[in-house]
Amino acid sequence: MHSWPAPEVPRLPGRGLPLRLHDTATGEVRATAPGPEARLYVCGITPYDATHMGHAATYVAFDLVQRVWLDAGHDVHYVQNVTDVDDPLLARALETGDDWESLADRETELFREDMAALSVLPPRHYVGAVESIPSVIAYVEKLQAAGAVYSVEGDLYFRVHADDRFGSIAGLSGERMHEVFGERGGDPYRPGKEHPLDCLVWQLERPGEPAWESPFGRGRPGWHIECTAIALEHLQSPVDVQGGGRDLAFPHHEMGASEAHVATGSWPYARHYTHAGMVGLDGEKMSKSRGNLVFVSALRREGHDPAAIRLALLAHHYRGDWEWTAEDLPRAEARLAAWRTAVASPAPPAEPVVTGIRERLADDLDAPGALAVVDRWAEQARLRSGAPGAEDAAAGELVRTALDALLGVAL
Ligand code: 5CA
Ligand code: ZN
Repeated sequence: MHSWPAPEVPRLPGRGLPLRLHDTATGEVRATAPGPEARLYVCGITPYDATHMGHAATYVAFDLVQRVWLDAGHDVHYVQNVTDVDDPLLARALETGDDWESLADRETELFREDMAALSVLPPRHYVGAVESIPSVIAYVEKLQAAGAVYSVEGDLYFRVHADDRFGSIAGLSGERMHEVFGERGGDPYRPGKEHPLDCLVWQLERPGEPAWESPFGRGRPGWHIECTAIALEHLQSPVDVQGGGRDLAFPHHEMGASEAHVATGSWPYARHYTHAGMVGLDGEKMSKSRGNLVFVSALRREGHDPAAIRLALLAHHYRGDWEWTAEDLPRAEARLAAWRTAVASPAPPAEPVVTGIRERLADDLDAPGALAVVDRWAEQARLRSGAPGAEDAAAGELVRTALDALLGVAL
């Protein structure tokens, strides 16, 4: 499937710092240590509704990972999936009388437009679940060969305890895993399962649902194996960072890691599992199923500058949960205006700003800290008087370049 257009990322003088990033599996902020090629897999959307501020915040967070790595001299190999066939998508299509494929195509296209508007750098491989079915089948066969698959009325399940490391990503208690699995697409109570946490890898055709031929009968992929197969097909393991929102730590990333371990025999599947906090509205997680959504496309249609939308997201640290409020956007618009004035004014030296942004982002993507560095510089510029000299103009230009390259904010 095609990705979205890549904006030019300007190069900065000098070299960025190694990125330190939170890892859910160890609970620590640790240095990422990619080779010349840094490998990033971020879970993509299930395209049954438009991009809301929660999605956008998560993709902007991982966009910073890519930008910090690029600045540190890595070639970034970024892969993202699109869950273009799954229960929620089929349910929405049924509800609205839409054709599921047109719904997925339409919403995926809108997502691409939103990402491009927000200056999110595209993945090198943007891969749909449907087009990955041959690869999913191959991975289910590997799991079968390892003796880790059984059937319940023809549906195939992965025995999670075939992996002796199962549970080590999200670190939840057995009781908690059971609860969360049920809330997030799992089926702990299905009769015939060997263990409540075993997860579906191939679901046989249901009446009225799309299905594809496979050696296990006509059907469709389970959710977790979709991402494992896509990641391993396009990236060598270990992946440097497996990313997504906090709601994916369990079961999605836990199951994916176990499936990869059993299928390939190699561990770890990812060196870092990094999770963005949940964005809420009115005290609830923003989610398609709750319907409490603020859409990127709606804000764009209302005429808001995408750079301001992006700045509004960057003002919150990626790791914490936060609430979208009516003040977020005006605050970001005021900040953007102040920065635009500053880069065009007699400006103080820019090198400390570049260093400051680099330091803040390399420290677990402290975007709010990076914005504060720029705010202080813009305030100094405002307080300066006199005509701009040649040096001053160059300082404004360097800050403009740094904002573009590191924060993805083109002034
Ligand atoms: N297709 C799967 C991943 S393979 C999926 O979770 N799709 S999604 O459309 O539901 O979510 C896409 C991404 O946005 C995921 O990383 C998810 O964790 C993140 N996300 C969803 N809701 C929020 C929210 N309210 N705040 C922050 N991130 C969110
Ligand atoms: Zn995923």
